[in-house]
Amino acid sequence: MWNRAKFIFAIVTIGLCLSANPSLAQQAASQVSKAEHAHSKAQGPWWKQAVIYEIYPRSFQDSNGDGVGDINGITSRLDYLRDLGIDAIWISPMYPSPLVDFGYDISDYTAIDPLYGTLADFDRMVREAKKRNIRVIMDFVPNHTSDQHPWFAESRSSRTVPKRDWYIWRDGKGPGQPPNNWQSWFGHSAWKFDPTTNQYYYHHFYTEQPDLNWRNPQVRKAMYDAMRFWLDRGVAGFRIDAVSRLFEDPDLHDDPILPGKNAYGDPNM
Ligand SMILES: [Ca+2]
Repeated sequence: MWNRAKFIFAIVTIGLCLSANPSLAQQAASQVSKAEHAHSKAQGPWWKQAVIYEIYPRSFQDSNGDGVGDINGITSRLDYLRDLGIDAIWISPMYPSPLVDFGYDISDYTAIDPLYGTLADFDRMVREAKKRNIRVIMDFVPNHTSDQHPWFAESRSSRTVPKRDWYIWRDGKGPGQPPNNWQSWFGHSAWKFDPTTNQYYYHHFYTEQPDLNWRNPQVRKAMYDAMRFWLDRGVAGFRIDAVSRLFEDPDLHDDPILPGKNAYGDPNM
């Protein structure tokens, strides 16, 4: 019994020493991290073995006292993140956004929302992260834009503009009847009637998040260009949002209806 207590005390003491002496703790963490990096090199792509830490920028760390987390706040915590032994940070969307869906409604794919800082702040964060062997992963939202994106503003303006086909526009089945029975993730019809051109547009999520038409090669090029913009700034990759929603059935078959109703009062499908 006494031996067991002594053994536990020894472990606690070592633990206290490690936490009381940051340089020792950092050394230990860095040795572990080096071993992990060597291991991951032998195992293939880095991300298969990496420890990735998700950062929600609004709440992670405020640097200028406005009560909203920001990029400089993340940069100020990079030593802490390194000491955790992580390999990469994945940051939730920081693009300009009307914030209907907390940043998952993007109105510009190649800019930073002023709420979070500037592109210069972003570049400095990536540079400082690299010094600490931390990769930066962007959140990317390719399925839909914000309805405030200039692409959608053009698309909804007329049936004949070049960007009309960048989104999914269809005639209704009849007056007041959407093209089919598809439901939005957030309840009710996934189609919104737009009186400007008397057609419906498809939105899998909120009505303010019109789906892009990924069958249009110009859409794909625009999105790949946006990803290159960030890769050129040194990001290591992307976490891709709602990737299973990129393409819809071009024939718009109705979804089969199941018994009962869902939380929104719509039929189960
Ligand atoms: Ca889609």
